Amino acid sequence: MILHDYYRSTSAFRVRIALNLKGVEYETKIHDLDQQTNRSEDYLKVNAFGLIPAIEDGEVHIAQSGAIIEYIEEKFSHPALLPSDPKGRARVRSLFNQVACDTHPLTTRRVANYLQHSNYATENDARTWKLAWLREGLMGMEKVLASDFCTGEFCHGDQPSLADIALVPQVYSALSLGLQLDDMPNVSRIYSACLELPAFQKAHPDSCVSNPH
Ligand SMILES: N[C@@H](CCC(=O)N[C@@H](CS)C(=O)NCC(=O)O)C(=O)O
Repeated sequence: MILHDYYRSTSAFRVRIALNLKGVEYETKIHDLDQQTNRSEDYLKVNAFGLIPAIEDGEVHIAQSGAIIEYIEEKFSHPALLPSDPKGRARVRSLFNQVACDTHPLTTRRVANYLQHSNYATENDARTWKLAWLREGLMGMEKVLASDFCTGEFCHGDQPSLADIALVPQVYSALSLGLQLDDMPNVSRIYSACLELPAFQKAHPDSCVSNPH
């Protein structure tokens, strides 16, 4: 399996965690988003949208971290990244989508670049914009995690799931921008618990070969 990857991609971070949790061996092809190599003709044949991540598994090309992770989940059943009951699966997918669909897209470099290049915002305005959406998204996660007895050591029970796979990269990105998590005890606790696990550590941007440090 080949992962089209970049250390600064929050969505690729999710896929790296899933592959590591499943113990799947994979190759990486690095696309430097600053150099826009993700817009090369060759990569557009893999993912017509030019976004990272995508995977190639033989003839199969898949874009979108959620679809990629569900593919990995179906292909490699152990350890399960989704609960065994429909209600639990719906809760975990809902938490994943809170981050992947309703928080992350508002904070991407495409959005910030557009705001800045169109003179709608300065660099500082764009940072303020990102922090506002990150805070709103993660506060929402905090409320759900705090109020539901399904929350355990991790977002759902005591095993990492798709929900943690979405949460950790988003928290990492928020902390990198300077967001304070003092009023998000569940988010902070689960973030720390995940980072104790080798699968999350190995997927971390600091461990990526593409990271110049
Ligand atoms: N919903 C997509 C998001 C993909 C995405 O926005 N990727 C970003 C990096 S995290 C990207 O490739 N940005 C490059 C660009 O906008 O040119 C997913 O979950 O895979």
